[in-house]
Amino acid sequence: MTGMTNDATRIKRATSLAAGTLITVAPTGAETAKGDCPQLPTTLAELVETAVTCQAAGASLIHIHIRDADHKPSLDAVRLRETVLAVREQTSLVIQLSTGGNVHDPLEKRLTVLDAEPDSCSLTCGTTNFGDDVFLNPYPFMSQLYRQAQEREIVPEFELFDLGHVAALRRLIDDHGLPFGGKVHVDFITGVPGGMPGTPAALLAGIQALPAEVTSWAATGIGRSHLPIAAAALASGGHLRVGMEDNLIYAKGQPVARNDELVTRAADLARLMQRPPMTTDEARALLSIKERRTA
Ligand code: KMH
Ligand code: ZN
Repeated sequence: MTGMTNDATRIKRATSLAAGTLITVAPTGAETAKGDCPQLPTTLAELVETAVTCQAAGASLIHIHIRDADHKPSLDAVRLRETVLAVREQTSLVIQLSTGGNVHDPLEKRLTVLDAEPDSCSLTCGTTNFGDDVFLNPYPFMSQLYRQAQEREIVPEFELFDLGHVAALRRLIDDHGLPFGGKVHVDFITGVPGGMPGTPAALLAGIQALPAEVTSWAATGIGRSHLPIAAAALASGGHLRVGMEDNLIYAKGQPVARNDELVTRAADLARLMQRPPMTTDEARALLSIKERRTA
């Protein structure tokens, strides 16, 4: 009986309606080639311009992958730091660096992303098939990243590509305690070929399995699942992630021209659902982000 009560409380908490919506923009990713999509923001100037326009459209967090001078995915330390500083100077967005990189990046190199002192970092909770590739996240790597983020006062966002990742998140919390700031924010990334499908049913299964320590959750659907997942997330009390990392098609026959188109649509949907976009200050409070901006 007690178990049932706890389950009911946990599910109610996971699905209770948040007042506002945290909108994350993931503008670039590591998978799309600039040659195939010239409008993808790959240079620092393009990324900063994207950050500014997406904040104006309603985003409060930016999930960043950077590219090198040839527009190829990069984890270069100097470029990462320059990027964090430039976005921090031009916007008040919560800056999250990807520690996922691309599927070919070595684990050791992925840990060095924290040296750029972002506000937040992604932390994927398990290895996942990724199309024809494998996105590697063995438990010792996750554990190391978790502890380093705690030590450096960087707030992790737990990326859940599959139901099994929820169990790994439970193990991380049991092994290491709460992340820096005491909040636990997760993002369901659905619809990756090899991960959980981009369906409301799969999302709801994930929400119901979340540990009680989770204080907020978001969802994104890859490709054509992005709209049904956004609607299901808003209806279930979740936050949203959109952007060209996840989706290059705005509507049938209409490629995404700019990331802020996707943010604007997400913000409109959130307002329609009486869950207006959060300000960046509200997002910082939700996630307990350390103040790194200088006056
Ligand atoms: N590019 C994917 C292999 C993350 O940013 O942390 C991994 C990814 C997840 O995008
Ligand atoms: Zn990413």
